[in-house]
Amino acid sequence: MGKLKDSFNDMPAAGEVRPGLKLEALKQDIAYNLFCLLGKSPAAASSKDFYTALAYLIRGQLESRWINTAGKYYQQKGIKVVCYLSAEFLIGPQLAKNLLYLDLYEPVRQALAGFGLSLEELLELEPEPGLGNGGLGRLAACYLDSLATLGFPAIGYGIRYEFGIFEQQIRDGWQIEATDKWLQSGCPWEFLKPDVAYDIKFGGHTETSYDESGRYRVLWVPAQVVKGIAADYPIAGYKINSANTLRLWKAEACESFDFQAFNMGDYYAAVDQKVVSENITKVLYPNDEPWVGKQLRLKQQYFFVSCSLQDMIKLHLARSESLEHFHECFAVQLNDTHPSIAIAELMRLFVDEHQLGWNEAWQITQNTFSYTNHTLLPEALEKWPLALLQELLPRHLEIIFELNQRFLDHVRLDHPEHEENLANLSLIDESGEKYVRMAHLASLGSHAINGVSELHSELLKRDVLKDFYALMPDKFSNKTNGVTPRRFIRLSNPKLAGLITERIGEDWLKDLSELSRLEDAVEDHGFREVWRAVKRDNKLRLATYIKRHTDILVDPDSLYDVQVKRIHEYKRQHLNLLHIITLYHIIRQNQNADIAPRTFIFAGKAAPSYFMAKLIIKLIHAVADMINRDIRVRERLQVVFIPNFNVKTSHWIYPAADLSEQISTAGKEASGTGNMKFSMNGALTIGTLDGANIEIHKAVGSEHFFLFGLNADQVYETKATGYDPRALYSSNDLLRESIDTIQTGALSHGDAEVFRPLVKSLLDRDEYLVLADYQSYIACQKDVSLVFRDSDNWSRKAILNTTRMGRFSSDRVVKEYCHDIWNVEPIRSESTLNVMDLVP
Ligand code: 26Q
Repeated sequence: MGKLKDSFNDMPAAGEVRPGLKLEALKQDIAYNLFCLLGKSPAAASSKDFYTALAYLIRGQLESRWINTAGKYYQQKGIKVVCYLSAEFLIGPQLAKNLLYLDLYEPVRQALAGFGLSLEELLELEPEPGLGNGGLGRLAACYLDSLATLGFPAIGYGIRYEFGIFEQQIRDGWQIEATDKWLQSGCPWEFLKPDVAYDIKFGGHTETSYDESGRYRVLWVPAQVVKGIAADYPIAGYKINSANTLRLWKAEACESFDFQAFNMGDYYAAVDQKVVSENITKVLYPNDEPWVGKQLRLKQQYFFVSCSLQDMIKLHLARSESLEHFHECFAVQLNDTHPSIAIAELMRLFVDEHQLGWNEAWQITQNTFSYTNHTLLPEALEKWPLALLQELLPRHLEIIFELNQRFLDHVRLDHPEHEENLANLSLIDESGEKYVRMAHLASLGSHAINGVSELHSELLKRDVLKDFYALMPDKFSNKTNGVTPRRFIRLSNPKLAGLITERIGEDWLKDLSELSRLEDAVEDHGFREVWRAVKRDNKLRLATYIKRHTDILVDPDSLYDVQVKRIHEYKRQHLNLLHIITLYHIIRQNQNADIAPRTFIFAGKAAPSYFMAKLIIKLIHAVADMINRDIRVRERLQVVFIPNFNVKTSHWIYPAADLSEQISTAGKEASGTGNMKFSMNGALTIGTLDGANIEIHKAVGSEHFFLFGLNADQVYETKATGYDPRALYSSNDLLRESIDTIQTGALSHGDAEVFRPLVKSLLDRDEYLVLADYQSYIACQKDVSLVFRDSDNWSRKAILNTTRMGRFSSDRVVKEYCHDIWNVEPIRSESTLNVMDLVP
């Protein structure tokens, strides 16, 4: 890779043409990498080899920005760094993004053409690091993108899972899980740093003593020690000369520990130890909510949290800062409660390992942390059994007890009016088996707590954390989620991005509120026509993708009605299905019914252990089978399930949608972020007043949004006053007919058993009020069909959806976090380091 020198030497500022990366130089660099890294000549190299050679070339380009930035941020005193702690980072494919951000997309395309290759084909070969389940992990990635683009010093800390979220295959309509081998051919974006390593203890017991100065000391004697080593990924900002770091931790056996056993002749014990240690970062748990209390999951959480905090302390001391200033140098964000054991761990590091006094350590800890909640579902709240904590983290349990004691004493003494809430405030749930409530630990140990949409933040104060809110109202705020327009418009929808830029220039990519300047264009007939052409093109592109992956040919002139997200009862994919079955019946009864031709598109994974979610996937396929085979309706309706929804597949889907389904039971979806991605790409939403839908509805205007269903208060009322789904079933003919189609086995070759659990849950309880919202949904969908008939009017609404979505950029929300919670300032990096200057 010595050849890369040419490129570095001529590195200009962002946005300028890079003289060092002239076409010929690029081609030579690619050939050089093929030869040096892969031992291949261009003639012998496969497309995958070209991908690798190119990725390493681009990685080299990133590296200089990165070293430059790291030098500045992490070594310079007085610069405050954001540390985003998250068990998941769903960063998506990296090559196209990095080419765009380095301004190299076009030159590289041309260079590859010189080898007779298409860049798009190479991009398809890139495996994506699926290190997350869905919304929460993707949000973390969007925030890293915005932090880097806005020039805020930040490190993302997480786990380098060897196997990310499973690959979803469909067999006979059922979901099958296959392991995700994203590291099989190595990852060019990864820098493994075996020298950045920390020891992580587990189990054992604690011993107390007094040291020579008479100070009470606790010593944790572990039963197991595991080593965490850093795997770093550069996070470039968009056209800015700096790059931040995503640092993921990989577990390895601790050598000294191995050798102990080995030297005693116990070779097999040493081998076991190695396997047990490395298992910690082997695989991502594929459940989003509800929560599962697996021991290995707690080990993962503590492992990455302890590595990260030790890393911060090392950086801090290396900057010759004293620990009393820790909170002035680091703002640590907890992405949900998954990393919340960090509160006890930082206390342990301060008190036990760095000899700070308890009160001082606690002050610094509270000033360091802030906590984002992502769910209100009671079954999704993390709580760890005391017995498990005692076994794995005995010292942390002591610290939690001590914190709890002091907290409850403080309430009794200073807030006697809250005395009756002590059991609700306690860090320990003592109602049955005893648990530590991680949301309480996170709330107590943080100076700021936020929800992820206006409604969610309100419900947090009213419900899950109401006693904390009563006691410490100033800690609470709302930070409505956002998504990066660089990935979710520019990269995934280049034609739309081109159209926007042609009209208003390209500033919108760094300031999405600029999109409002496009609003005038809505009156321009020509613009609306081009807009439609772009959408048509994206729909055709998706049709091609669908044909390739499902063998179903869909009609690009039909209305694309899309629901893509994790499969959950609260997200109500089955409400969507009831509508489809209803339309089917209507058309069967009246061939001339006035229904705009529609293609219903679903995608999403079900947690492998979530039976009902898997059954919903089967039902989607059963409905698809029935409809797609029926010549009497297939000109009007089509249903497809796109397998293995992930960041990559999402790029084909969002830009092609006409209608975005955001139909969760009000009060259940914390925010949603897919809703934003659709709307930005000019889809209209059919949705409930839930999560960020409410704010999108307000932003785009009620005339341009299809609203239906009960609101959160009405949902609460309906349940409180005795809800009877069977009465609705009996009284509504269309509804009964649709449910009967499922329950009589018409969809399952006469087998009435398959879907019985689903039908039973709808008729007996209907926890998520599917039947309660059915009629309103059907009526609203009818309106959709009518509006879609007037394509020019539809495109007006679509355009206004895009132009009014400026607020939902992750740049906006990251600035809010920086200003309101983290108290950090951006740094401008004027020059790019020339690595060759480092050569003595
Ligand atoms: C917890 C314990 C054990 C195993 C797994 C988990 C786990 C993992 C992932 C629990 C939850 C998650 C993910 C939750 C999630 O993605 N929540 C979504 O967060 C988005 C970003 O704020 C919101 O937009 C969505 O509304 C919310 O559902």
